[in-house]
Amino acid sequence: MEFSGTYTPFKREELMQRVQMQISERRFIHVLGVEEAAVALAAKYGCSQEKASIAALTHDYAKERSDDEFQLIIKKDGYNLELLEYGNAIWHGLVGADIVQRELGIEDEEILTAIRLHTTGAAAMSLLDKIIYVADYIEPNRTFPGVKEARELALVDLDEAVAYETKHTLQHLINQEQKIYPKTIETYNRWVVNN
Ligand code: DGI
Ligand code: FE
Ligand code: FE
Repeated sequence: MEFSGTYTPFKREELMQRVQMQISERRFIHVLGVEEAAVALAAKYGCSQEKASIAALTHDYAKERSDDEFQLIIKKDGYNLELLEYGNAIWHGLVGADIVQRELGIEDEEILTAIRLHTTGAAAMSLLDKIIYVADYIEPNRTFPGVKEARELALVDLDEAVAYETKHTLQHLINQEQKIYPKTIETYNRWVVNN
């Protein structure tokens, strides 16, 4: 895919390289898998494939930043300080979008929102938000039990795939006695209960 220059100053190859420099090889392979899945979903559901590609390539850009860096941004940039009670799992998307904006010069709010919401989802999600949320879950390198069902649903009904992912992620978090971020519950109430 050739970028138009509208959403990022970088060509795809250069953006890929900048992402690759920030994360492990294993995670970079995941990112390329998310891009492949996201572009395919964008083609299927009529979303901008360029936006899907850029959001996918950058969605985990900040995942390997230190807790210190996230905590500093949360305190300095006026985030609700309750966010400090969570960890990298929640910070890397929500706060990571700010790092992507700053370091990669991406200003498009639809792309930044898709990055922000990619872990938790939200009650209100755009087509691009859903595509990145689902592509992250079904990308070809994922192997967990249930991924086959999630892939099949994504081909038939994107909202059903959002619901499936949300339900299974929440079940997993509860089994592990992890702290649930309120937005994750809002996503569950909107897409699993009220679908
Ligand atoms: O970054 P990835 O591993 O590709 O995937 P992700 O960003 O979707 O998820 C990162 C982790 O976040 C995953 O292990 C599930 C977890 N997670 C999702 N919602 C919540 C959460 N963790 C907590 N503690 N609370 C949540 O509400
Ligand atoms: Fe992530
Ligand atoms: Fe990811």
